[in-house]
Amino acid sequence: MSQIVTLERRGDIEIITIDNPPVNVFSHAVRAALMDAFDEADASDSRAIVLRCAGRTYVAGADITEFGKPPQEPLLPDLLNRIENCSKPVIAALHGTALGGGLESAIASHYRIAVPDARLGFPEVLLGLLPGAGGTQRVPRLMGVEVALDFILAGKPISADAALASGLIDRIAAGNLLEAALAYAQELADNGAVPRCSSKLPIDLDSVAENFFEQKRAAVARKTRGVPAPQRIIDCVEAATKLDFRQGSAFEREKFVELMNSPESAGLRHVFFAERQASKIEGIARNTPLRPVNSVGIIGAGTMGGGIAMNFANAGIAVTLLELNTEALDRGIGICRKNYQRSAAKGRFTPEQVEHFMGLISGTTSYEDLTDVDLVIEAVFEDPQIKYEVFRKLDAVCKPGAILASNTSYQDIDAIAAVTSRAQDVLGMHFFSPANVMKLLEVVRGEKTADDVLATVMKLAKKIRKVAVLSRVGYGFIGNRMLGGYFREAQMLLLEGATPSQVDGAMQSFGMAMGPLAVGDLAGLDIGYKARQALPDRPDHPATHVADQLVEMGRLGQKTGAGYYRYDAETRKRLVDPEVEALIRAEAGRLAIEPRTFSDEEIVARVIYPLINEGARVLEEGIAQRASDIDIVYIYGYGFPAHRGGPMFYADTVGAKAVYDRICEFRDTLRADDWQPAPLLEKLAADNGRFNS
Ligand code: T1G
Repeated sequence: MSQIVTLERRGDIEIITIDNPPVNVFSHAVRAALMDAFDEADASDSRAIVLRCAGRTYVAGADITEFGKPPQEPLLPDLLNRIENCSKPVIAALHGTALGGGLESAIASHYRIAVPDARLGFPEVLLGLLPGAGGTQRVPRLMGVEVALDFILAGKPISADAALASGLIDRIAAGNLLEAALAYAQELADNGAVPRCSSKLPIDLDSVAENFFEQKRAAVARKTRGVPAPQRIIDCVEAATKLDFRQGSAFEREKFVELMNSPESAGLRHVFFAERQASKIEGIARNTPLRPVNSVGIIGAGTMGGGIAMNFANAGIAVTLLELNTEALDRGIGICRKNYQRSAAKGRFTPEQVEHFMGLISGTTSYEDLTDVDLVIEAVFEDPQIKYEVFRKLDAVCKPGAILASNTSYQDIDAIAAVTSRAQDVLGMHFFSPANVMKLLEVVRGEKTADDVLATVMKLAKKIRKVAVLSRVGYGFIGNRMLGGYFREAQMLLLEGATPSQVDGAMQSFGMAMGPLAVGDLAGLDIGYKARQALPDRPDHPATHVADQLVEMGRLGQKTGAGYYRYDAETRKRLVDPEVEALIRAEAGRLAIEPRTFSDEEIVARVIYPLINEGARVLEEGIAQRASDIDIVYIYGYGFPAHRGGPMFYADTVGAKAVYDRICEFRDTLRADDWQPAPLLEKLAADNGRFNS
């Protein structure tokens, strides 16, 4: 027997243990060894079999790294059918997170016992897949059709208690799981219990409402545009109500393979691994000793400072907010309370939790109160001189070893570090607004930032439920730097004849959470305007003319009720404004730009390809460690559709040469200065290479 699967006899009971760290996935080796183990255990004179896992969790699913490669026997559905067809009761003992194919193996077993804090779920839909090892056929028989369908569509794990209540498991183990499972198996054997096969349970159709599946399809379609998996899950569960288990399983297998080969699932699986890869820093060992972070100071209690404070309070870390005066401080703490109350009103927190979190947030106007904090995050106005002054004070009062971070969205971290005596303790922690909501955190590495500081902050990011991506110092780091061309082309398309709603509509159909012009209105057109005015010798670019005129008319966006669109005062609904379209046409006339029509495809290319081109430069310059990091920045920081994998993965899907050729076409027909192809893109095009190798 291989070490990843062991077979041990305890009295009447066979124990089959999977030991495939870190999360016991059903790799090919595990599947093959399990098939042998069950053949041996089934043939012995034992009276029951306990299936369990060593390590931190029961099987967390199929091995996603095997997807997209030629399937290797035994396939998981065949293995699970073998388990279910054992001649004696099989008891699955669950701990940690029994997910996907792991949970399917428990359901193919005959009985199930779990520890109280076990979590059970089907995350397949989050990968653009469906439970492809009998889950869509067995679970409706076990939980009921409607409960099962919602459970699989949600992709979220449930607790052991909820699983017990819904019939997904039979017992919750008190004390040691293995001992409890052995006792349960012995009890079943002594009571003459027989294999109880979920696949043979009848489907309860009476509880299925009239046209339940059509209603579910319509409800799901609204929320999951662009991703086929939810509809296929509904098809499979409906098949379970119409076909026998064998036919239903064949239908499920066909749909699973269809999804596994879909570009959407390929994109989502890329994001799964890219997110985990992003937390790794080339050249820094994963076991680098970390500095403790049990208390945090935040300089500036504005919208960002307040939002940042909430992340730490939510993670149980005490936060001291510092402001210039008590009035600003009270306002800032008031922002936190208001945000919590808004979440509580939506049922996300209880009033007690709100008080607990608020109890972790204190305020001060004195730097002396930050003497002992482990980490300080500066979140003051984006003025370098003000930041330098803050860091000089922090350098003077903070204890040795305290980490000093700036939330700046583009300033030079090395210049900030240089005003302190401890450049090794300084880095950037760039949160995205609203800081208590957006998951992305750009961690900016200064020339002198110490390895343990970086390792500490990357780990801390996970604790405050952020997805951290490492960036080197450079204007706009990764995300904001790439945004320039994205907005420039969206604005140029207006002058060339497209309307704001057409540009935004095309981008939303592509999958962006919000179109670029609507984003401009949301953020405030005055932000870009002020930044442009502040630049000493800003070259005039026609792309900004319309936005400049809108700002000068007082149309700053949502906050003034009008920007590119008009906003209904009551509903804040976005409305097309003929006045803006007339203004655009007038400016285009002044610029002698002949209007023309655009296809959605051309709008997408014009707006997305600058992201890819600048992303190539960010890679060439070593600002980002890897292309997949850039993908994560755009998915978690800018609403790029995860099922397209991020801008660099999308470029690989389109093909580097196709992207390069189109950029050359835009260079030759539009504005050459704006469309110079990045050398890395040119190279990949020539070598038929990929950003994400
Ligand atoms: N396949 C391959 N590798 C996996 C994996 C998986 N399913 N799950 C985790 N890993 C790797 C991960 O990349 C990382 O690697 C390490 O394990 C630790 O993971 C047929 C089709 C279980 C909650 O979607 O949700 O079953 O970076 O950092 O934060 O119907 O991993 O160390 O090299 O995330 O403690 C369905 C996905 C698959 C579960 C643990 N299952 N995994 O979280 O650790 S499809 C999933 C998770 C399927 C069947 C269908 C989490 C976790 P490295 P980690 P964690």
